[in-house]
Amino acid sequence: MKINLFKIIFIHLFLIVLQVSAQKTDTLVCNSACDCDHDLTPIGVLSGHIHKRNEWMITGQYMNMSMVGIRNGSQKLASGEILQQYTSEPTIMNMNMYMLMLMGGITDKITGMLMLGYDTRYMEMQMKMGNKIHTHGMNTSGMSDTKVQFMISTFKSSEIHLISTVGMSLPTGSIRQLGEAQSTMYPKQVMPYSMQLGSGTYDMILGLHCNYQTSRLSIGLLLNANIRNGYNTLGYRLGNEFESCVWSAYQWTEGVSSSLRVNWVHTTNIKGMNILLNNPSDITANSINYGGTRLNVFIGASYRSTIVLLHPFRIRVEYGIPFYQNLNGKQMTIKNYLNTDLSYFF
Ligand SMILES: [Cu+2]
Repeated sequence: MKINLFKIIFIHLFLIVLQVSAQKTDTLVCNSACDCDHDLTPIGVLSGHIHKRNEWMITGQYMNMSMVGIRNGSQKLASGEILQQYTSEPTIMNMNMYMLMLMGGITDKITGMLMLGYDTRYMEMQMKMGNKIHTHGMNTSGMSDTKVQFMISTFKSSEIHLISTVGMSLPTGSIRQLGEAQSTMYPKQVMPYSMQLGSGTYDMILGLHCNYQTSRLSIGLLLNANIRNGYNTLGYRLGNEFESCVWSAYQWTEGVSSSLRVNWVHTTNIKGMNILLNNPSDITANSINYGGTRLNVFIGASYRSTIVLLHPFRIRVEYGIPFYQNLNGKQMTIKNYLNTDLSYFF
């Protein structure tokens, strides 16, 4: 029920925005206050700006997420507690996401974006082996899902800019990553959901971003949804992701700004189950232990080169921690996030 309500709200909002955009087309006059030069959007807000026709941007982005310990719902469990019921307990997990983004103005109002990614994932577990505890590590790496998005400038005044996003996530990331031959947990077998690199489905991306900008201050509100379509070839569908985020940024001097961002991320549970995965001793192999709600806070900084020769470069960094996590079943707890990127404008 909850999922359907979210879907309906998002689709309605999107349709309203499209209607507004049809009526307001002739008032869309570009003004310099919203140009890319003054864009103060933090890293985590991907669809917060557009480009003028034939204006391009290429970005290399690195995102890290580290997880430690287990939570049951919102309750933190002590180390070793899971081992009292199961033969294995995940202890740490580390995800690295490397992305290459190409963004360009198709018209002055519509910007296209292509995002390619490469992920590495590492999970460490403790296993009961007789009276001994054995530490077990698992690795996966490879291409992640590819995203194609269009950002549409829906309304623009001297201070307010509304951008709607519509896009697709293509299943280029593998969902059949296998454990190493000598692995005690998954020898040459398909690894759990959280170790896989893609969704295996063609997913729909919808977003709405509203930005208020004065000469030094920028405030933004973002609604974003990633809606999964159908089931993948292994018989399951990852949860839909809904995000709402509010951020503000302040430009201290020409090219230097800092930001604060709070986001609420809600992921619905996995539907169906992986037909190749059956390991009752591992909580990450059970689809009921996926999805939930997190509230995160991020601080960020951005530097845009004002030296003439280096002008079109921008470097940003963002660090975040969750301050509320309420998860379905038993899951690993996120410890922190680190995002950084380098952009070149041409
Ligand atoms: Cu851009």
